Amino acid sequence: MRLSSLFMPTLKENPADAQVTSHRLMLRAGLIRQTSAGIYIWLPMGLRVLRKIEQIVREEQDRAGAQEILMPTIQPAELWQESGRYEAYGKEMLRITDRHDREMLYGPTNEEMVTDLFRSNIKSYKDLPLMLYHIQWKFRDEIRPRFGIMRGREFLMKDNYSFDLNEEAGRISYNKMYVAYLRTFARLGLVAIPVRADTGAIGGDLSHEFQILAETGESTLYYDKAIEDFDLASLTGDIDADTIEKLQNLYAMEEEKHDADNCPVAPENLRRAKGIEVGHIFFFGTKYSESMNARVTGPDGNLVPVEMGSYGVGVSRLVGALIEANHDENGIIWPEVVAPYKVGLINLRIKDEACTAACGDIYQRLTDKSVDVLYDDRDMGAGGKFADMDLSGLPWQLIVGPRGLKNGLVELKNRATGDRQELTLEDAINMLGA
Ligand code: 5CA
Repeated sequence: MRLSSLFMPTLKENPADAQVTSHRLMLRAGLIRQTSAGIYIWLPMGLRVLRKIEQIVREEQDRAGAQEILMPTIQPAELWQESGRYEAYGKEMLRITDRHDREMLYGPTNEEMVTDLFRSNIKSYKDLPLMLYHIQWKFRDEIRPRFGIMRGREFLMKDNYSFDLNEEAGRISYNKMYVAYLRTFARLGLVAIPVRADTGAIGGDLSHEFQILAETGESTLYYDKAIEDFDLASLTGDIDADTIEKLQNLYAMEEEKHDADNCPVAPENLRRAKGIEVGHIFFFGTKYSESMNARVTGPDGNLVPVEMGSYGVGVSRLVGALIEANHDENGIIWPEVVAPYKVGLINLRIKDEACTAACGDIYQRLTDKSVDVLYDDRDMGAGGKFADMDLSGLPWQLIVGPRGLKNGLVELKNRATGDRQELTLEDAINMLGA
């Protein structure tokens, strides 16, 4: 992509209404624009990141044996009246009336709809276990939308729902998701602390929140440092139930519930940090299957309500959370796996024929190797180009200027470390294309 034609409206000044770093940087780097409180347009640079995160989340869901579907955003009120949540959800639910005066709603979550899908199609334990997920926009009319897309009203969520014959099998599904979450966040380069949580509006008796560590997090956590040290590699291959249980039993608690006098962790191993909730998983047994009559025949021929869990990841919130965890005073520092482009190619002198020919060549050859390159081909000063490239956070900057080029050299800068090296054009292409 050529920067001269990319729709990337950047801002020089910090927007006054943005309180946290990620919100400021997302506006300044031209990732999003607000249309109403808590509702945003995703611009090209933001959307590319959102899609990459979504894909990593999807791959780990698929790996855990879940199947992707796509349920609608608009739901009929009847399903929620059946479960009893239509009234209980209160003002957070956006209610809509269609032209036939039917009550509809913009889904804040999908337990009811997926339970309805299940009961109309699955009758026997032989079709279990089953995990269905989708990645779909949700609406919650938050009283105080804030921090940009981190607490929006419209937001993208991955929600998965598990169906099992009995509690024991249900807990196996829960643990599969628990591991899938650890893998997902590790792939994103984030340290995620699983914290035992209340089940709130979703209901149930077993729940974990996944909090990633960031100074601007909304909650304060106390946790055993062994969680950070935990070696994810031990979770590859088959899932070992004992390992998961050991990990789930390590101490992690929100500040409000942390009791310093009775804390089981030795002071030298106890960590205190701020966290951002990026995922939440629940095992709630038969809460919805009883009220909505979702039953299967067991091996003994008896009808039993199916055991369920639900598992959410805040996909759009993760964009903000990743920025909170990866930035400096000059802008965003994207981990390579989610970066909108891997390389920012900076042409320092567009009017210099040799520079422009070299950049054209590099751009073509890297593109041929399937490397995503953003080519700054604008006719403007170097200072502005460097500032914009630092702000956008692309992992590698390849800088081409007339002086170096005379000796066949270009400069490669690593955005995260600031390290610079001079190398030949060939070496640069080989390195970035590897
Ligand atoms: N049905 C369950 C799990 S599928 C559920 O809705 N869980 S939740 O309410 O905890 O939401 C799941 C995740 O969505 C949260 O962990 C959070 O990362 C994200 N999320 C929730 N509310 C918002 C919001 N207003 N803005 C952005 N992300 C949100």
